Amino acid sequence: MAKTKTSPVSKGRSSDNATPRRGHGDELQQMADGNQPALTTNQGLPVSDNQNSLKATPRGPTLLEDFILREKITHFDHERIPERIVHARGTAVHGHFELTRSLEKYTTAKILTEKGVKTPVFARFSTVAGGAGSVDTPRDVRGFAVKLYTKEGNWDLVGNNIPVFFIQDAIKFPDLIHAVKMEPDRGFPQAATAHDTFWDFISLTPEAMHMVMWAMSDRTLPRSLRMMEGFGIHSFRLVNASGDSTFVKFHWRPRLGLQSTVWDEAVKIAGADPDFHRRDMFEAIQTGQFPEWDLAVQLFTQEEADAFPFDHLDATKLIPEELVPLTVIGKMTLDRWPDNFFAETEQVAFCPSHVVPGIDFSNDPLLQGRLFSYLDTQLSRLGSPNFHQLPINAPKCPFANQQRDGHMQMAQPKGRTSYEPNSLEPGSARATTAGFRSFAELAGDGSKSRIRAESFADHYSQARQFYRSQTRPEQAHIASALVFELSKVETAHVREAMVGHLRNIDDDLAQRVADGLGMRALPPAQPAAVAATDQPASPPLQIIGKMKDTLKGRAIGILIHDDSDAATIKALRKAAEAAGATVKIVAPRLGGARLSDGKPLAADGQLAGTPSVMFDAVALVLSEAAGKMLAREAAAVDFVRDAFGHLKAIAADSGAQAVLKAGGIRNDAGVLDATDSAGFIKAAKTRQWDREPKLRLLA
Ligand code: HDD
Repeated sequence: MAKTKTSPVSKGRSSDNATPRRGHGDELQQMADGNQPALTTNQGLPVSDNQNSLKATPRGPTLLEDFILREKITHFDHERIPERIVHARGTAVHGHFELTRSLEKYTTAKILTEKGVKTPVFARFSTVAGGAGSVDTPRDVRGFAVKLYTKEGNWDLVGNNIPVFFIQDAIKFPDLIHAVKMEPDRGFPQAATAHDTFWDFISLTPEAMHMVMWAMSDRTLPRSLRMMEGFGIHSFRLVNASGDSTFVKFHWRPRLGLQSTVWDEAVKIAGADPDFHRRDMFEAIQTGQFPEWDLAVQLFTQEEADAFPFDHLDATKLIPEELVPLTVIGKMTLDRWPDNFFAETEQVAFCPSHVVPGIDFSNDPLLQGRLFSYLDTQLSRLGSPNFHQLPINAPKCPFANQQRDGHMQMAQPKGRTSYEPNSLEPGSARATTAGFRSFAELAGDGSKSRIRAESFADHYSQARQFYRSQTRPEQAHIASALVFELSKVETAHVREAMVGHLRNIDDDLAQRVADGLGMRALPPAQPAAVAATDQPASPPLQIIGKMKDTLKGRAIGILIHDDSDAATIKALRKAAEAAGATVKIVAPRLGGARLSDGKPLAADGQLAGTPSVMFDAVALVLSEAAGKMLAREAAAVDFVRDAFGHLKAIAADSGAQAVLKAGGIRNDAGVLDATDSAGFIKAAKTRQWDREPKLRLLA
């Protein structure tokens, strides 16, 4: 029997084995006519007819006796498992992590001390609020979960693309999620924060304000999963051989830099390609453009933590890089698409409690609650305490203990004992001195209470710091996002309460949002337990500051038609590909066009089905006749109008001017002649931020 390749570091797609086959060996493989494997029931019975059920007469009725029909339908009826209560929609890829700098001084964890070792990983990226079948580009936080199959067991770093969280204590999580999910009486909206229950809860939760600033920024509109940062969020502990502990925060930094879409673009992508992010990742892996992230750490001692102007155990706070710089310690490369979406992406089970010796938890009350929730949810999602035996979840190092039995037990342990200690089987597994030890933290001598530490009470200083650290376009996007979201809130007092919170963050922001909502007067500021203080601006909190001067990983669309100038297309393609971009040809007909040199050029996409939102910049190379014709084609006019509105560079030759005119495109630094390929590529690397105030009434 052909074996499915499962090496985690093999490249591209690993298997062409379309039909899962199980059995004891080649000798048992039953063959069908034509030398293909025989179709069998799950019991191995060869099937002679897979098209017709067993009937009493040719026109029925169907017989209960048809065990083949019943087996097939029963299995089908049970194909679905509960989707994740959050992060249901996800995309995952295999790869590896390689350590480049040892943290031996701080930890015993082999994954963080053995330089050059390649550790297999499986990374899953997700939206939070929507169901498994929802679109890829709503305004939403993105999950960034990485399972590292280390020599000492699986380490799951279950993070997000934003370094802080909405709430400080896990006991509030079910309420937060109920508020954001579709409203229970009406069953909508799907995958959206822009509705009453979310903002009602948020307006009553001042600790959420910092995360709200991030959620309203373009961080929640990533251009690609490959262009997002990832954060472990909580402080964790590293513990070294002497038992000393150092706090650590983990950061994933994309080598492609950060890129986001703009809101109108994200909305249109949702219609044009609901799988935009999944397809982007799939194509990147298929074409060998393997995404990479640096893993960086912020390390700090208890004494340093005590001097921070916030409590690092509070997950609504981050540690500015200016306070504790990042040290890059390794790199993750994703290079293999899963063989089977359900078996891997759906069944992978992440738990923040999965750590390895040398990595320990902090007392962050959000993290502490998470340590319970994930194992618990996997039991109902995957239906058995043996979910760790599924290939995607099983450690790649040996594992052994005396846990036994349970639903769907796949292992067949041998021997007489299933308890420890035992003397009957001296070779059975025993605890080891190299095993996991919790850091011996003094637990204090306070009294038990349900209380929020006073050090968690400042809800506004870092929200203000975030807002004031942004560039002007980014601030405008935050204000516009708040206006959009709150404009969907029907309840006036919720809108007012939110603007009242914004007053504690930044007066100008509050005024912009109040104006955008048409409030006659600013509502009163919300009572603040601790008034915001001014913190120094921190540029690494921006997206724009973290964009890279490259087209790597990005896409350029060139619209052509019959008689388009072949030399111009060639020059544009060459320059774009040299800058790292993928070039796609768009034409009114999928068959492409015959160019000025008489040669045919096939299209990658048909115009109406390939709008400019699929690209980072566009070029139009058209004959005079084609330009005039396409000026009357809505898809062509929208192609340029949207590219312009989404602040993208546009290159157009003389023939294409008619389309630009029909789209009302005004000349600016981002609108170039198609023969100026160098100028176009330079402009394509960034968005035309200066254009925005001229075409959009920003809040
Ligand atoms: Fe969570 C899934 C990230 C707080 C309870 N969470 C889940 C996933 C990610 C995160 C990326 C998807 C994993 C996957 O791809 O399978 N969650 C976070 C982050 C948080 C956070 C970064 C705060 C810092 N989560 C959080 C709290 C609780 C949960 C406070 C409960 C007390 N999260 C869950 C869950 C999920 C989950 C219900 C749903 C599916 C799953 O676990 O496997 O247990």
